[in-house]
Amino acid sequence: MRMAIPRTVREDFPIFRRRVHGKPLVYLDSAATSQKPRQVIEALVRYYEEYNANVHRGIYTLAEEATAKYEEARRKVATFIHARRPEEVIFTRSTTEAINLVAYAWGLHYLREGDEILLTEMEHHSNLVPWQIVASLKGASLRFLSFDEEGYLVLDDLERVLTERTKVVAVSHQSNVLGTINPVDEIVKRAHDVGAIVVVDGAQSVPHMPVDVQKLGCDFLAFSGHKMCGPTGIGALYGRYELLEAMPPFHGGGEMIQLVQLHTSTYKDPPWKFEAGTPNIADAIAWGVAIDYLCEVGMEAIRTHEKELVQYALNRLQEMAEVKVYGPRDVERRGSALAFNVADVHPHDVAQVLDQEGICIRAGHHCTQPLHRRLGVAATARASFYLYNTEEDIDQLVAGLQRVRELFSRVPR
Ligand code: 7TS
Repeated sequence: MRMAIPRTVREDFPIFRRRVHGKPLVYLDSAATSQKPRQVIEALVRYYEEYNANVHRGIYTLAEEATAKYEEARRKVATFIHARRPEEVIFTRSTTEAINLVAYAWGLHYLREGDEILLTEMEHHSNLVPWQIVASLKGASLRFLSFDEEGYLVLDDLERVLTERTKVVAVSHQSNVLGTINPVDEIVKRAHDVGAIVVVDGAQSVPHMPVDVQKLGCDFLAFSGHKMCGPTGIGALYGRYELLEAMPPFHGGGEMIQLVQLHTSTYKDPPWKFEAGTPNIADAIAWGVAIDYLCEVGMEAIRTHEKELVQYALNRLQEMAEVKVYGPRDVERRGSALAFNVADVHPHDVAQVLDQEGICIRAGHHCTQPLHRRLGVAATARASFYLYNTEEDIDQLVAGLQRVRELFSRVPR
């Protein structure tokens, strides 16, 4: 079959030259972190070899070049998610740090005793634990929207769980386990009706589909560079400018200040108010190059390619009676993270057998313990796809799972 993205895209990713246990690498763990194209790796080397200097302070040429490239990367990130202006993008370490930034800076300032924070039962721990901490500090409480048998959020329950006490709704755009794409635009409308702000965890959506913060209408969006062909250690928080202006800083230190006196300080405007200390210059710049790369391939093409792959995987896995797949079957309403179990074989055993075949999948709770408790299992195996995956990768996965079945059917139980 001819796919939305040609196989040749793999040639941009040096890691695919690698063999594992003598087999060609089959990488099916992009939901954990994506592989990096040569262009991104070269951008990192170029920064360190040609214009390594600190930003926002140097008067000399190297520092001016580094500052210009760093701020150019911010503009690329802002354009990619359709922010109204680059100043709505704060560089952070990751999605995790971006959510902590909102929870601490906004939450500690605005939440009051008796307020409620609405989350869902499918959140990654990074969109759950920070809210638990801040809620307990402020005397606020958490409420949860559940999901149904197919893995869709039960929106009818909004009637009950979304009230005038709700101050924050924090929801993932796409589940890293079930793959469900949540109807964020609808949730935003309902949340704004009761005066709550909406924080969207875009860790699994921004890398895989076109995302437009103006269309979504969300107040904050958190995402990570390393899941979208960029380096580790860089991510962003988008925030509506008026909200960022009204929020106190998260970290204090150098670079985020205007005037410092012994007892008080004034701060820069957003986003710099939220970027204390030396930022992750090299990785921000290389992330900008990753965004150029994704735009060249085209986000619509990436979404189409992944729909084709996940449809193919769902069809192939259906052939195996012992494989139970979790999450929606409708590829229009799901992304390409695909969690499953093979009869009663532990997912760690599944992953280990697949590793012998050069296949990388993730096994465990994928930082979503409450979701797994809801599913009634301690762990799942998960394959996840990206622009460089092919139907042959899925054929390899299925062949590997047949091997798992053979090996474990021989063990007396
Ligand atoms: N939110 C979601 C939905 C995620 O999938 C992840 C990472 C995060 C937040 C945290 O991102 P980070 O970049 O700050 O770590 N998810 C996974 C995963 O599914 N397997 O490894 C990491």
